[in-house]
Amino acid sequence: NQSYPSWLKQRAELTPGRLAIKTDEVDLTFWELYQRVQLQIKQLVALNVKKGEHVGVLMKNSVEMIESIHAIFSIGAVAVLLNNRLTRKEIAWQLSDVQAKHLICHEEFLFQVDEEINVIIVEKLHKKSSLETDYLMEGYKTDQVATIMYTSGTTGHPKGVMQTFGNHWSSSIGSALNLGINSDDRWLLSVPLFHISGLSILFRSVIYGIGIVLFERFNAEKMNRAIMEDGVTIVSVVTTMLNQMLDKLGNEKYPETFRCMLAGGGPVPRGVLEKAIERKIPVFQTYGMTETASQIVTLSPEYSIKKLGSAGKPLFSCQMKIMKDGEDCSAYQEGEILVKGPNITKGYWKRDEATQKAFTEGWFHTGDQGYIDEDGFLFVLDRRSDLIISGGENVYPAEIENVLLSHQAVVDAGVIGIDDEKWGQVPYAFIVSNRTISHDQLLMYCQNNLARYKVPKGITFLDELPRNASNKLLRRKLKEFLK
Ligand code: S0N
Ligand code: AMP
Ligand code: MG
Ligand code: MG
Ligand code: MG
Repeated sequence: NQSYPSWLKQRAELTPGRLAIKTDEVDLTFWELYQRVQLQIKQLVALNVKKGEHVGVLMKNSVEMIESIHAIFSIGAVAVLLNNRLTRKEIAWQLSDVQAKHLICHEEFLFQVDEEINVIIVEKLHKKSSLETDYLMEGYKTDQVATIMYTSGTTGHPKGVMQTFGNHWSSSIGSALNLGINSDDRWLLSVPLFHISGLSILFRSVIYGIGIVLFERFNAEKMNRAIMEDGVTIVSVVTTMLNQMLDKLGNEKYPETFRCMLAGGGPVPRGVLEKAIERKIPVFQTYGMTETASQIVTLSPEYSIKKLGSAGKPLFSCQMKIMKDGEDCSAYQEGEILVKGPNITKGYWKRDEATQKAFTEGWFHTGDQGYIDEDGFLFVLDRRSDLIISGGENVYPAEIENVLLSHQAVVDAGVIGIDDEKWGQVPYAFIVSNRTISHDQLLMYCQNNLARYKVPKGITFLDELPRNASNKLLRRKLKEFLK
């Protein structure tokens, strides 16, 4: 169990004058960021945040969010990153499941939480500290949990993924060994910091000593402009973002210094990749997930055209294989993707059974289907009926079905993903009801219980749902009732 010095402190001492964060309002060097985090630590300590405690973070992308995350690490507490698109009910459930002692939030997300939880509104933190001396920042241990992020599962119950400092370190180094690091790299961060797509950029920034160009929210035109004018060299995107950026780009070209559009978080259709390549935009598909602390398989620069459509090969310290019915698959044979590496989670918070089930001899079962070609390149297949990915957000049919079934008028429910031009896929529901109820009433009910992106885009009423002999819902058959 190796130890590291605080990454922020080390970075601030090594290259204090380099740009750490650039937003519309401020440019901060690593030294300035360090000073601000020092202040925030003293405030959190005064509010009783202690080593080992779980601290919910319910914020939007901002300098304060980055400061809060570093401050939590420096106290030796654990940051539980909460998706701010979720409903209060969903967030309250996660806070309770993770046994959070504190919640740091932006005022706009404030809600009545359990009275045992100490709520800290970031806008109300004092901007001054009485303490003159620096707080001695805690170092990190390889297997120490740094962050917890909730992901749902096929059963519809969210699970907290524990990500250690060792996981984040390995992920950052693995990415650098593939993409390389230039000291003047700037990574545009507009994906949410509450997802690993965004949070991993924070780690790469302090570990590599490179700047983040930080966006509070996605804006295709502004992102294109940042690439042209603000020295951005790398951007992380999901498909809908890439599509919108290509549309807005018109006939303009990105500068030669722009080196990587890292595209992942869900399927990246070939057509979109081809469109990018035609425009001479270096786009690298990547495959990764919350459990692998971001990328685990990424297409490398030299193969970005030759192997277009592939998610690439494993990062340096990682491995992958395809298995079907307990056997390793040969080239081109489809099966489940299994991965191994130091960036993979040590498990789900308080879910020992789920953790055990997820691993076989150190190999993590991703639940995704794919194949590896004769040259060792991974192709992820769109074969899952239990996971819908809408604009990079995961939507599990079972979660929506559970909500629908909890309504008095609903006796049976089935949810599938349907293609959507903007979001890739969106959820669509089929229900059997025992009394008259309107679409709108049911959708309203969903809206009160589910994040917007999980609310079905439509509902079809059926007399019964297709089930097999053992009563298992046949989601694929539901598609036939669409027309
Ligand atoms: C696509 C985004 C940016 C869209 O958000 P936008 O444009 O800001 O919308 P809003 O103005 O907030 O809302 C407008 C209406 O749109 C609805 N809406 C918003 N998002 C969605 C959605 N995803 N699906 C469906 N509807 C959506 C709103 O509800 C609103 O509707 P109304 O008006 O009805 O209220 C945003 O969704 C976004 O940021 N998506 C990306 C999320 C993400 O990062 N996912 C990746 C998660 N996976 C991982 O982190 C692992 C993979 C990974 O690490 C990775 C991924 C990508 C690149 C690199 C990596 C890596 O490995 O490093
Ligand atoms: P998350 O749980 O939000 O971390 O999402 C991870 C999931 O996104 C993976 O298990 C895949 O189902 C999907 N995904 C990630 N990258 C890709 C990719 N390159 N192609 C297809 N699906 C992907
Ligand atoms: Mg947004
Ligand atoms: Mg996802
Ligand atoms: Mg019912």
